Amino acid sequence: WPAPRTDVERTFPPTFAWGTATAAYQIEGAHHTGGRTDSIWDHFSRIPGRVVNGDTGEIACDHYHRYPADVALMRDLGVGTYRFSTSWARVRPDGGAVSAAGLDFYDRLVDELLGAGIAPWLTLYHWDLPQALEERGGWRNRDTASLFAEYALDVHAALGDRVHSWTTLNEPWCSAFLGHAAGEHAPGMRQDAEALRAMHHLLLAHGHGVAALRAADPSLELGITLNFSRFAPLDPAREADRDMARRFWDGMAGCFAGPIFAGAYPEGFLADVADIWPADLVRDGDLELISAPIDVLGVNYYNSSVVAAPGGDLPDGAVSDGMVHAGPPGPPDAPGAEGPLPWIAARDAIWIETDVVSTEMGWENHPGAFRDLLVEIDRDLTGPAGTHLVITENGAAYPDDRVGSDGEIDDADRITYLREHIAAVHEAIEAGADVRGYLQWTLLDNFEWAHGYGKRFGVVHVDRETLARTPKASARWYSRVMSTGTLEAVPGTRPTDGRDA
Ligand code: GBH
Repeated sequence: WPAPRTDVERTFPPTFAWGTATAAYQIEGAHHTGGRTDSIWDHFSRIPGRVVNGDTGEIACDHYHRYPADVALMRDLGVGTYRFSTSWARVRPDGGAVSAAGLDFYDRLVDELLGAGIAPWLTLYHWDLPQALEERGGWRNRDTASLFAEYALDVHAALGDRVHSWTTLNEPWCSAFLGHAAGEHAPGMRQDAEALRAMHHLLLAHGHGVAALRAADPSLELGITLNFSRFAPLDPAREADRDMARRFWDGMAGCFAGPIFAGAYPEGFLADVADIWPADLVRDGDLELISAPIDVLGVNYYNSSVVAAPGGDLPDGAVSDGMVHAGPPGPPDAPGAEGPLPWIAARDAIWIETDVVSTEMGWENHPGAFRDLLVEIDRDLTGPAGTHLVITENGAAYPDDRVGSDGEIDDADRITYLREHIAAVHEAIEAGADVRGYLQWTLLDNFEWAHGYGKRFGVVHVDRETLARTPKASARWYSRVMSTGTLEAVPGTRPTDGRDA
């Protein structure tokens, strides 16, 4: 993937939306305040061994109490659009009756944002199902999809007069497969067929949610956010490697984008998972509901990978097997941390570790792949459907251990990551992709799911003792990009992404 050039100045269209993103469970805290009850993440993070260091989101960044200061900080940084999520367990504790106190928090947050001139971008589900619904089968239960639409209407009744952009789900791949096949996310199951049930019911929830919100107000901007990686075959001339890359794509993106944009699961995906596909899963009318037109596809992008099928010519020392492929289905409580990743559509895959610089998560950094991916999504999925793209997450975790002379955290690696990926977005736009915004992940160092607080994605440092917020160098840098709509040229910088795939 030839890297995007960062040695030329790039100016974005004046209407391009700039901002940042967060999620409820990762920042709010106040887990039992105002009637909120447990979500699956409260429950999961209390099970010993599931989250690094035993961390939970009970306090998180205490954003629930500190939101006025956080909004003021965003205003000072020049954030134009703020993506946040609402907590289902705050709005409907126990998944049942709506809580006025729960909605009131979001009501005040939205007013605070609008008062600061920041456009709210609302995500209804960022992984925090009420635990009470999990006890009734969670996403394995088809009923959860219709309950989602009821919850969506509650939030809309409270905020629909002020919030224009609505996202149904964040990264349903993670909810379905990290949650039910890898056991790495709540609810922590390792049963491949159950992951497929969760996948379909999440899609159904999206469909019901879109139908309900459209009927409530046809002028809303509606969409879903999916996570994407680009997968390159190690040897593009070898059919088995190309097929493996296709399996990865279908197992992460195609199994969601197919139903949404083409009204069908990809044929290859159905064949890959045929032996575990639950026969009664898809009912008449499901795919019509799921494929109703949407206005915007949110793209979350972090990394890309090179993959191969067994039996080929593998580069010396570049192979990491055993990282990928789902093993036999385990019991619901099997620990997932050391387990195989949930690529149930890509069994026996071989993952090639390239020598490209990784982030602290161990994710390979390929900004050129991001550009190519956006062009392909626009060309093959969203363009023909008349849907535009917004980057709803992009960012990186790096250790914040370098403090400059002025006491500021000098997160130069994060600045480089953001610069190269924003340049990639610009190159995709130049190539014709309809990308209308970029929301950086994330504002604050926060609860990074199974990794706890150890992995820091924020442009603002959060002290874990005092919860004090301190902008890092990257916040000041990104603030300039947002306020000028321009990425300055950095003369002499060379692409960091060597692989041409
Ligand atoms: C997002 O998920 C979440 O929406 C957000 O809440 C989270 O804090 C943020 O990213 C940072 O993690 O198979 O090893 O190559 C990220 C989802 C999906 C990104 C899987 C990396 C491939 C990892 N991830 N993906 S690997």
